[in-house]
Amino acid sequence: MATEKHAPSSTSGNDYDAIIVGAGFAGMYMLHRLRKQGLHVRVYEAGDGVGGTWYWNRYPGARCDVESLEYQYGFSDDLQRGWTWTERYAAQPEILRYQNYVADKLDLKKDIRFNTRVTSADYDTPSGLWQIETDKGDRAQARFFIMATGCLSAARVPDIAGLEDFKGKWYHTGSWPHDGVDFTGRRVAVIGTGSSGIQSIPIIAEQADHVTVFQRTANFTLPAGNRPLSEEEIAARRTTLLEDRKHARTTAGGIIAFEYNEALSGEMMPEDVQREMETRWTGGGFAFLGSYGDMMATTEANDIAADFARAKMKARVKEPEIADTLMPNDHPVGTKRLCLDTGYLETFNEPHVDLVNVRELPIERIAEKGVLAGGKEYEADAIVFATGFDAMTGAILAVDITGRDGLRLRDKWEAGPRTYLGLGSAGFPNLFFITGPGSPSVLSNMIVSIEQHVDWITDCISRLTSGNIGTIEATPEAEDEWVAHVNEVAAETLYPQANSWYMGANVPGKPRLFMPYPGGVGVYGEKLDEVAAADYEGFRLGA
Ligand code: N01
Repeated sequence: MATEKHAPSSTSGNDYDAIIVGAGFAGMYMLHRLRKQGLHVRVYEAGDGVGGTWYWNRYPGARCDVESLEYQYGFSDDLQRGWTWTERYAAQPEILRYQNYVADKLDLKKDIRFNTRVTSADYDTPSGLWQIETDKGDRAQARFFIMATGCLSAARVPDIAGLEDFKGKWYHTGSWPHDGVDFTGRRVAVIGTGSSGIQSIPIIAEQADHVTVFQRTANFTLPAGNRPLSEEEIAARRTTLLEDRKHARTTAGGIIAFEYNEALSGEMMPEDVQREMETRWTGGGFAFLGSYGDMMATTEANDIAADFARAKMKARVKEPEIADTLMPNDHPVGTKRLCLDTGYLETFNEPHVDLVNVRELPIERIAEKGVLAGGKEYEADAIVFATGFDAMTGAILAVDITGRDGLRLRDKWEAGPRTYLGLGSAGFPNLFFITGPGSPSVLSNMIVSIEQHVDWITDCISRLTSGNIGTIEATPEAEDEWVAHVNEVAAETLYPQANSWYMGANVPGKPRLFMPYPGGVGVYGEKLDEVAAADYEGFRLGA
């Protein structure tokens, strides 16, 4: 549906070659690459520092679930040699320090306007320029407009009645106070048991007098196996990191810490399947999901891993009734993001930690003194919402983007996001998404996928600039084909069976469709290369 277009605004000299929204891993690297090409670039960032998701998610226990030696930029030997990770899975403060180290080393901050949120972006057809406005009243224009807003950055507090009546303090894990929160001596209600809840609950329980956890969906979780890194493993990776990253780009998940076993469960002896799962489970991390080749393809194969995981999880909880409540049984393992925890299930062995099954005792409202569920009031001095994000599309659509002929992205995506390769959308010339819906993004090591996209966009912009080509825009046909392809690949997996944020299922009213591309980083990268080699096949290049 087309709507009236805004009048072009005066930009008071704020003319750029490219405008980037977001200064997380994606925006920082994009800025670096485009500046190296001699482009005049401006980044707008809502926070007062770099970091993106790691700037906002400062909740206790926040930690990456991709190993730190792989969760870093892989484009510069100099950068990686100047930084030393301390743990197998880096905690949020360390990752944020790393991002600041990179920003300072590459002198990025001077081109980032902090504390400034882009509110709208309009494509002005006559000039071929994107005109943006911010909440600080800035107006600026640029030929290229790049959304580096991240996949999990629009934090979502559910619409539960009565929050305004609550006399205590409440927090969302995804926008945590910068000076921290001390829960000592307090009664805390935590709503949500995804990765953020599972990471924060054990730490909150260490401090608080009493914790009540409200669980709607029990999740599969396994011990992360976090530990300090040894000097030997750090030194070994230093010599191979850049080569390893090339290899990572050919893998399904952009990770080389483990390999997927391609053998199907039915081709293996049952005891070999068990041994493989045991080794991978004990080793910690996502390796478990690669125990055999058909885990994400058939229910029968998935059940083997799900049963194994439940047995492991159950053994960590003393009270059988609580253990039963903590058992995930409404989705195949891996169809929601697997959680890696440190002491999560054991927390429910503590006498001051209670579990409320929201499926049986639905949350009715927030009251003055706490949370009312199943007719009972659970008193709390603080409520923590670990309730997730309007994932993948939330932060993009938070900017009112209008393309050619007054086409608004919000209208175009009303029935779900439509992109070609997750990079662009028909009707929006010279607009790029980094790790947008329709690309592997959240199913991969995000930094590998970010670098893959930024490199592709940089080459594309270079081709346009050197070839005197004004615009690039996905064709509707290529976009339709890609959207259909993403759906077909997803339908061959078990992913659509879960009510996950991958499916948009956590946001009432959001269209249900599988948003990331599940074909793997390697396969996807080949497609990107083919498209570029065929002079951007599927895109229309304009004068
Ligand atoms: O969010 P989530 P998250 N009443 O959406 C529940 C990444 N991440 O912030 O499942 C009651 O997963 C909701 O219940 P249900 C990672 O990719 C990574 O934890 O919808 N409950 C669920 O339990 C992750 O997957 C790291 O039934 C309500 C929870 O809130 C993604 O971010 C760390 C509710 C939300 O879980 C999101 O994780 C953290 C309601 N009204 C995050 N609404 C690491 O790197 C929602 N819930 C380790």
